[in-house]
Amino acid sequence: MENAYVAVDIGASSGRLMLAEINNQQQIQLKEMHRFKNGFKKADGHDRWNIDYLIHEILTGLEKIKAAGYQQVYLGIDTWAVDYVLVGQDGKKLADPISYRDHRTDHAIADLTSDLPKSYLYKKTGIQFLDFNTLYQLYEENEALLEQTKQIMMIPDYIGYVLTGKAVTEVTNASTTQMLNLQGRLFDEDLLAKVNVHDSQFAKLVEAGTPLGQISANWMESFDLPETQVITVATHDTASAVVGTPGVGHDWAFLSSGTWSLLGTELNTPENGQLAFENNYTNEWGAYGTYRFLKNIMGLWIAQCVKRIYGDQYSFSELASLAGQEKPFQQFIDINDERFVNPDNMIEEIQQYCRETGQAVPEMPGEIMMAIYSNLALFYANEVQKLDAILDCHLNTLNIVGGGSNIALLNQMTSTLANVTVVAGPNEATAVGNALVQMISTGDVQDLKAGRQMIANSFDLKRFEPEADQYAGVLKRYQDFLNGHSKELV
Ligand code: ADP
Ligand code: LRH
Repeated sequence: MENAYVAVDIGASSGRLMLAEINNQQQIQLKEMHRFKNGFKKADGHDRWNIDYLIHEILTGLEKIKAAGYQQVYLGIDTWAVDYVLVGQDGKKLADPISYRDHRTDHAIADLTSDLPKSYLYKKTGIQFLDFNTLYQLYEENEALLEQTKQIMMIPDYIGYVLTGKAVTEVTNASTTQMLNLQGRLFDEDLLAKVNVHDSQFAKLVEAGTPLGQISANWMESFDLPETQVITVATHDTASAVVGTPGVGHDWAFLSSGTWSLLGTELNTPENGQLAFENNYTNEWGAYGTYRFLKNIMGLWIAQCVKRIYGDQYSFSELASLAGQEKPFQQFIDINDERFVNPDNMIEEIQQYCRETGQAVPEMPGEIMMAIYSNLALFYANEVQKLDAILDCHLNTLNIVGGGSNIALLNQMTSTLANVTVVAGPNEATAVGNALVQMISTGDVQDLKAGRQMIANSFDLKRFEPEADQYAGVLKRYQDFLNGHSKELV
């Protein structure tokens, strides 16, 4: 019997259980078995994730998989990065985890780095400065809770722990804490001390692809589940997305396009020199000793917030077709401006930005969406140029994966502005990468290179080439605008 692999992939906006199998043509077949919503809600004064609900949805999804005839499966879990659960002496969570978008860390970078130069921190960790990194969240953590904390677990590690009773700290996600030392490849003691935590509060570091254990007997008794072997995959969703990106050769960049847009390239050695520091590029650890050299871009979060304001009126694809009827580049917006991280009303925030900068104010849904897509494409193109400069290379292909790879309009604008071939798909690359690490772990797939080839043979990838003479001069004018207005996330 062929092995069945379940990828549990939970992003900030939704979670899913995808079933992956290898067919006779050596293709990966992916089937969605369960999908559920995710989002944070205000509780006890903070924006929090409902972690018990997420675990319950995983168990519900597994029940559906059993009902579909699967008696035995492997399972891997990936989620968004940086957030964590504090676990007390009794092995139970002390509180629901706080979301990285909570305002508690708004000033944390400035406070923490007042006596610790940023350049020093960057040399140690190679990680970009984002005020929601775990380092700053722990800096702002409730002291009484921290005192009662036996273990600090990243979200996917915590879910794996609740399911199996086994605790590990997986490295791809742990690197986003900004507390791992690039040289020693362990937690950095100075940085831990700075936020009053200790190495012993983290379970042992493991690489992606390490078996974790069986789902505990108590869950098997209360739910009708298949026999489930959990494998610790690349638990950071972006790390899984990059594993699941069918890049070919050496001149490709990736854009993992979902709630966030993560644009960068895969490296075998980290790049934490001056240019990378100045441009706030990160070196997150990847599966199989790689590094994700990338930048966080505000991404489709902006579109999600806009859609929420319109209620059930439009689907994402309807909004995208309304955008397609409008003229692009009617206004320049620095979409990485902090004001877009968690505003009360995204539409008003965009409109206010345009007023403040003396530009045309988008009003209709199509105009708003076109303003968002135009400025995402411009941001992407600008970063592709920066990557070429920082790494002294020429990237020819941009592989776009994730939900955003469905947006043909955005793919085409990006290809033209960045002057690169865009290869779009798979749109569930994160789940594919999650499953692929499991398949490599069991020996069903030889290695990452063979796996990426299988992905290219398994999914319908779409190519977009630059359109000649379109948008001449727009990128340059955008860059001039940014030079005058840019307020980066840091
Ligand atoms: P997450 O980071 O939450 O896992 P996904 O990778 O699932 O996000 O991407 C979801 C996003 O992709 C949606 O919020 C939406 O903006 C966008 N999206 C997906 N499909 C389409 C589509 N057909 N048309 C327009 N936008 C789409
Ligand atoms: C994308 C993501 C990203 C992180 C952010 C917190 O889902 O994991 O890589 O920076 O969420």
